[in-house]
Amino acid sequence: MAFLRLYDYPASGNCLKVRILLAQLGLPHERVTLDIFGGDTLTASYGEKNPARTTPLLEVDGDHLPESNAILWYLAEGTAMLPDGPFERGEVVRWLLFEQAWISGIARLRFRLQAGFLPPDDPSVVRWRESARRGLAVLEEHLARHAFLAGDAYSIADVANYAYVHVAPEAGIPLSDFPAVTRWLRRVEETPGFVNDLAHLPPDGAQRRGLSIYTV
Ligand SMILES: N[C@@H](CCC(=O)N[C@@H](CS)C(=O)NCC(=O)O)C(=O)O
Repeated sequence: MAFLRLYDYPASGNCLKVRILLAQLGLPHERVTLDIFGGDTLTASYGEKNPARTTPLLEVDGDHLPESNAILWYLAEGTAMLPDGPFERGEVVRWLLFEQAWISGIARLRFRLQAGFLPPDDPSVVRWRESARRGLAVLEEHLARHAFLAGDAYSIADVANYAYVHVAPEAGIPLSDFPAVTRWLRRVEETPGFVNDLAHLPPDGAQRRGLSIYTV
């Protein structure tokens, strides 16, 4: 069993994905909590571990793996959270890519609104919200016909998308227009060992923008 250390930011949905999977797989690990508004990702030593300076970052026996969905894939290999069949694995990749392309727009919005980077009526907020709604509409169509995203069984595809879909209201996108998505969120939350300890972003984050990789 490899030694695992998670570099984690409590208010990050990308980090929440990894915390959910570690809990559901019952994997022992160490956790290092970073403050991304305190300059913790901008240090030289963090840059050596992860040149992109993002969280989450998983240390595995001294090697470092960034990118939340890559971490999910690594941890889930050989477990029921990653199917065996080539088609089903293709479906998992599809939904992991979909999450980064469409659902991470909710992350961008939530981050900038909650941490005070942009006012709610900023034109880019309006544009990102429209794009996130298009992503949610795709999920709605799929989940009206399927219990889970890939191969109709719970997998890392669901974990990855859950992390930001469930906070869509925090980005100003009510989920009342997406009833199948809402039922799926509850199904995910009912899976054994599920945890959700996502924290709020600091409302004054924008005042410390020079201490994070995010400037706008
Ligand atoms: N595509 C990356 C995005 C990671 C990312 O943007 N992480 C943010 C928190 S959600 C972060 O750590 N930012 C560091 C900083 O602002 O200094 C992933 O899925 O892991």
